[in-house]
Parts: sequence; structure tokens; C-alpha cells
Amino acid sequence: MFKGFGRSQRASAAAVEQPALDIKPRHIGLIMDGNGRWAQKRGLPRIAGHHAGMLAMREAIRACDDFGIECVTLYAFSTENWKRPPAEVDYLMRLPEQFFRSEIDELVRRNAQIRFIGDISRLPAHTQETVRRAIQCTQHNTGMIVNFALNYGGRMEIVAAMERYAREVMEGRATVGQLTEAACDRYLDTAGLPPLDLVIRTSGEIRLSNFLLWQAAYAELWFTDVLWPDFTREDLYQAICDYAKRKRRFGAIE
Ligand code: V0D
Repeated sequence: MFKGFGRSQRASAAAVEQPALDIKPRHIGLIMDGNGRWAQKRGLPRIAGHHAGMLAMREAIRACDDFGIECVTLYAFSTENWKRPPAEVDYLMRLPEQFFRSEIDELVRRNAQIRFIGDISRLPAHTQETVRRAIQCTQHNTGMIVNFALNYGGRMEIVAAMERYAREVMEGRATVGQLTEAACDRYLDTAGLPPLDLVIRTSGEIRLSNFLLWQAAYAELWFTDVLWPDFTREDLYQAICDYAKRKRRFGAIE
């Protein structure tokens, strides 16, 4: 069985390459693309692809934790996804409940903390309820942060940050002319999370699609043609190894 490397920092004999324990991303962003195409290829409805995608996501969360990643941000629903057929949006909005029901025990056992970014207030009431429950169940946990991007858009997040700043100026709690990049970080939804080190996108598209725009400024980007439901911990391991290789090369010339 493939084990990769975990918090105990042991390497598996099955790993062909020596895992790079020295350089490891702290925060990984996942763009889980290709669920619809995966289903289409099998003559299944798109929602079957989303369900398979959820299972792949469960495995990716486990693998991140086993590999000792501090934080993973999962792009589960973008502000653009509202344009999909209503029945599909409806199904997607029920996935948090499904996931919560089957996974919360394991996440609590793993000491994982669930967080969210994006405009939760526009989600259906039952989805918001699940989100709140997931936060509540795990808020005191100190292990890996599992951060769901729900109704999230990078530009919208930056606009909201500017609004927060403007409000602080109006209320006399901030001064114009003293804004720094570090201060901007604190107005974003990702405030308090480790810096984003690696963005992984599946399904062959080579773009960010409004995901963590500000945060991705210095992140490594890793793309694969694998469709999200087919993404395994071996793929994740490959991405993490490639990340370490790039960083090591960088270190050599710096
Ligand atoms: C579909 C692949 C888990 C990408 C993963 C509402 C798209 C499966 C959640 C989830 C979705 C959200 C909150 C939570 C627990 C689980 C989820 C959506 C879509 C959009 F607290 N999977 N998942 N949410 N998909």
C-alpha cells in the first residue's frame, strides 16, 4: 500500500522517489475540475460525476492529512456555478449534508478543523445550516485545516476586503496611506491561514478561474489531465514531489 509520508516523517518502501521531507507545501489549493466530463464519458448524468468527485475529495483530504499538509482549500462551488441547470445546483447544495453525514466522525478523529471562504449567506438555508454545524463541530480542533470555498470568487473576495478596509477608515480604526500587503492579507477570507504554496487543477484547463487570486501570487501551479473523480493520492504525491523539486532548483540558484 502506498503510504507517502506522514507527520511521523517515514517514507514508504513503495515510493519510487525519496519523498522530499525538507520542502513540503503548507497550504494546497485544489481546483476539482472534470466531474461532469467524467460522468459524460461513462454515459452517466452529471450529478453522478459530482458524487464521484466527492469521494475523490474525501480521499484527497485524507491524503493531505497523512502527508502532513497543514491546510487544504477546496474549490467546491464558484460564484460562476449558479449558471448551471437548477437541478444540478440543487444537487450540489445537498452535497455538504451528504459529506457531513458520512465524514464528520473521521474528520473529528483526525483533529481537522473545517472552515469556509466565500459568500455563505447566499446559499440555501439547509446548506448554511450544515456549514455552521461543520464549523461548530470542529472549531476547537488543532490539526489540518479543511477550508471549503463555497460560492467563492477571488475578485469578489478582494472587493469585500476593500469594503472592510473602507469601513475601518470610516470608523477611524484605519488610516489612509498606511495600508501594506500584509494588512491586505488580513482583510481577505483566508486571513490566518498559512500562505498558499501550491495550486492543483485537474482536467486539463490551464487557468486559475478566479480561485485565490491574491493568494496565488507566489504559489506553484500544477496541472494534470486527470479528471477529478480519477484523482488519487498518488497524483497528489506526484504534485507534492514536483513542488519540492521546483523549490530545490530555486534554492540552488538563489
Ligand atoms: C462537487 C467535487 C463536498 C467538486 C467535490 C456546495 C464539486 C464534490 C462539499 C462540502 C461538492 C461542502 C461543505 C461541507 C462539506 C462538504 C461540497 C459542493 C460541491 C458545493 F461542509 N463536496 N462538495 N460542496 N462537490
